[in-house]
Amino acid sequence: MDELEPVLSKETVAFHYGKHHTAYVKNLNDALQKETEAEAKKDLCNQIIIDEAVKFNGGGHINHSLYWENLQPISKGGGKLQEGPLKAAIELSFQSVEKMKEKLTSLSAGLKGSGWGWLGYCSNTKSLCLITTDLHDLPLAKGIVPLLCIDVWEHAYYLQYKNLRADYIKALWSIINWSVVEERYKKATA
Ligand code: MN3
Repeated sequence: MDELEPVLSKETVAFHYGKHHTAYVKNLNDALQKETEAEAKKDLCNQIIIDEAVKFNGGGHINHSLYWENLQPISKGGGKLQEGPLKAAIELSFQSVEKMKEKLTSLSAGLKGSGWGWLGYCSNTKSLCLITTDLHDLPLAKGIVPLLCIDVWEHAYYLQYKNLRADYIKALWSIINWSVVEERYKKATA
């Protein structure tokens, strides 16, 4: 739990992973169970109501899984983007890696309320893009394949960074697992 120090403290990860993410998984499983029951009873009203919980908690689980997977301790190479197809694509779309980071930082810091910041791949335009999603909405619902995600819910940073969301995002760049992001990019463009 302290592997991502000092960017993410042991306490931050313990609460974020151990409490918040875990709760989404539990609530998702509960909702899926209730959905099965409502389906069996052909209770459409309840199915529609339960769908909301499936969407919210299911999105919470999927997005958090992507988040943890794209983080890596500094000592194990976190934050280092090697030369390769992803770096080239970022430079093509945003001029430089630094400019992309600045743009995604300000976009994500400016999101009103809880949600996520993303570097994604747009299948339609066949190019990289930066977007935010509200709550736990999935980028795929907008036709964007998720490559890199930043959790900007207050629970992701408030214990350490208090109201300074942009400081948290700037620090997070030093623990991004770019190998994972590049693998996602290769898969998206294959
Ligand atoms: Mn979170």
